[in-house]
Amino acid sequence: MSTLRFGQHIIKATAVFLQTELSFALVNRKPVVPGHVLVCPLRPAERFRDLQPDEVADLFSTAQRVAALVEKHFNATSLTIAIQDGPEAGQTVKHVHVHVLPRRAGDFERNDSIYDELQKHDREEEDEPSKWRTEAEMAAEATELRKQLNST
Ligand code: AMW
Repeated sequence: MSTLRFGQHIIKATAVFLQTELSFALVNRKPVVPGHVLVCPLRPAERFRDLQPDEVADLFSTAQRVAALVEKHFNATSLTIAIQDGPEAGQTVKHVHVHVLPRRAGDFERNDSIYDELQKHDREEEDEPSKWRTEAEMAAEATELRKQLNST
């Protein structure tokens, strides 16, 4: 089975639901909200400033497509789209990635708490394998998203 690199992680094709010329999108092993997915450049560049213009263009047009997909698929009404660019901004995986998070009314008591959650959900002391979703669960979600993409 083919795999893709996401920083130090090897991502199985079953967790990837979209691949373009320069980018890919994968489901999250520890989503902050339902439908929290990641969009990355295929080249494992560490920081946003390291991307070439064609990679930025492909990354953001892919993020736009993925954002529309997950908002609809997870019955959300808004989106939080974020890049934690560098360790002081909360980046743990040294490979640029855009977080796409479907939002709904009342999902957080304080709306911007999502940024606190994003910053801390995968910090080393909180990120135990027992808290990750199973490969089967992730593969099932990716299959659904792939189906949805193929039907539009
Ligand atoms: W960062 O804190 O670097 O902005 O975000 C890393 C994100 O990648 C987190 O949401 C984390 O849950 C997710 N993640 C890390 N490793 C994997 C993996 N192997 N498969 C899927 N998602 C992952």
